[in-house]
Amino acid sequence: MTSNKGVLKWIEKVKQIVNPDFVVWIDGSEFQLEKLREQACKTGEMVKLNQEKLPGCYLHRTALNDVARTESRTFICTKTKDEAGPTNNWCEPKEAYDKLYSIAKNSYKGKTMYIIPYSMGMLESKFSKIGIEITDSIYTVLNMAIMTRIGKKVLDFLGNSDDWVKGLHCSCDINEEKRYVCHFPEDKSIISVNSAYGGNVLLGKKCFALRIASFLGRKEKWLAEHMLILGIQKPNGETKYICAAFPSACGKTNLAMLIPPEVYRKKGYKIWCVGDDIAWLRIGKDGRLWAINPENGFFGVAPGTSKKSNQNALASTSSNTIFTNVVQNLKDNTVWWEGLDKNPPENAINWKGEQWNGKTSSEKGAHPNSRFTSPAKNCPCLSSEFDNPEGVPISAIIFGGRRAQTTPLVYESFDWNNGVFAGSAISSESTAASTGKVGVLSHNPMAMMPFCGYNMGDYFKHWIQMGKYLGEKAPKIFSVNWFRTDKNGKFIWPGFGDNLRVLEWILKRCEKDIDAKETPIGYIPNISDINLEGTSVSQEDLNKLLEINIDLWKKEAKNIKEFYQIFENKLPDELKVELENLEKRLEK
Ligand code: GTP
Ligand code: SPV
Ligand code: MN
Repeated sequence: MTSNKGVLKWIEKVKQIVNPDFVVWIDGSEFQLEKLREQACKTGEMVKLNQEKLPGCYLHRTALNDVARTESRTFICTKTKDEAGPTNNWCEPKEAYDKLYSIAKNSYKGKTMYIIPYSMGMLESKFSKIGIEITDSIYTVLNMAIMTRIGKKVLDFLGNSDDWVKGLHCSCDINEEKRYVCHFPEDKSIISVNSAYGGNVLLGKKCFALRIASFLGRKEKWLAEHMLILGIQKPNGETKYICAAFPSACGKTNLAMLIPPEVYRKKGYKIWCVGDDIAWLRIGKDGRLWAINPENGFFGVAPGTSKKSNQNALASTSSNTIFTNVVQNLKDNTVWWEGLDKNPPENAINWKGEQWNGKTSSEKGAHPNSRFTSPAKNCPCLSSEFDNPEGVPISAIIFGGRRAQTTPLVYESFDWNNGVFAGSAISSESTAASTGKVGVLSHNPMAMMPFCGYNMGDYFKHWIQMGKYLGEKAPKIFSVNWFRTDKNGKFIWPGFGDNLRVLEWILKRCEKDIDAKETPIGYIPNISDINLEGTSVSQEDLNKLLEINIDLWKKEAKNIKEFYQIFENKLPDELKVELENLEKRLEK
């Protein structure tokens, strides 16, 4: 399929290590993919679902010990530990290669080696980057075929270039004691062993498009971020684009596909989805910040996705979708998950592969991190700019997290550096997207804590530097929190479609349309500037949502100060100044 010497040499080397029985190049044809689907159904790796109700849809169950990203076993293998920084696990490259190759040794025996050429972004786009993933898992091939642009056309485009990222995935025996997801940014190389789960093995996604790409972005003056991209079409027909970074399972997919509340629909508002998880951001010829979504599909959280919460996300799953770890409804061979509707199936199989009765069982049927892999083209509100090689110009950047207290519904940072400070200071409650306890508050700067491929102190510096390049044309930076709770632990803000009310305020601020109230942390809306028409949110609720509790913020500042210490001399002076200024304003 290619005469690229570098590619062929690497494949030969990997072949010697993993020792496959067969080698198959993935050409991207529907014919080949269909054969693989059939094969996966024969071995039980996938289950074909009801093709009348869910055309082209399949179900896959992972091993019980392999249901989320394993951050504790994810490594950045740079020459020095300092380059990986204090927030990443680090291993010396040679030591890592030796260990990984010994685990991978002969692991493809009796198996087929699949070689997937893929592109992150449109091939024609100057934003795009090419990767090749070697895997022994058909599930991985079929997911990559949805999530990225794959096939022979990618190799043709690559030609003899050496500008591509190596990715080796070996399922081995899914032994969590020997599970490693390792990145060698200096070699543009990724090796993942002993997992077959999403973020650990779809190497184009978090491994390449965030960890390797963030490393490259620093060198090449751009940003690779854990961000959704959406367009807001206003009643006058004009569309403005924004990016938002929220930690895993904190609402990116839902915001990216937001369905406007009725009052907004009537006025003519529309939301267009460009991306739901990853954004690559560059400074355009016009000096503004432009974004593309390097992916071609959605790997979305299933639980909570419903007609009511997000009809667009649900519609995206209606065909050509692979479901992972959801419930199989045996009555009609369809799927179900918690929050889909109030009618769990009685005759069903849960994510663990056991018989399950949704009416009587006290256990959840779908794994909390169960997911759907759907083609972007399925999304009813996909932006017409989705395939635009230039991307879209960004008017505002939003940071967010899952915070029961402290952070208000929305606030605007004073300027770029102050916004970078807000991003660096995000704390959020952990979710099921990664292994470990759920609901634990921890720092997650720019929602990139698990995904930054180099020293996070340098990453902060890079953000500050991007602001200098952008100057007056820098997007405004905002912070949001949909997850503030009342005394009974219930969310005060209705969220989902109603989040457009907050986006409207953000756009108006970008267009200098309205005033705002200055507080020690930034500008917050005047109560009358958030449109509550058609909600059950009272003025009193809104006051609560926007409350800035000085004592809590003093604690927050102390906490940020402590967190900052881990970066030692890598912490940019600009952020030190921002923190000091916040402390001063809080004392006033
Ligand atoms: P990753 O794919 O892991 O990066 O996650 P994501 O940020 O795309 O998260 P997603 O949109 O899938 O949301 C995850 C969970 O948050 C789901 O269970 C949603 O139902 C819930 N959620 C999303 N938006 C809101 C909101 O505005 N309010 C509330 N209360 N919950 C929300
Ligand atoms: C996340 O965890 O942020 C995801 C899912 O988007 S995964 O691809 O598994 O990383
Ligand atoms: Mn994500």
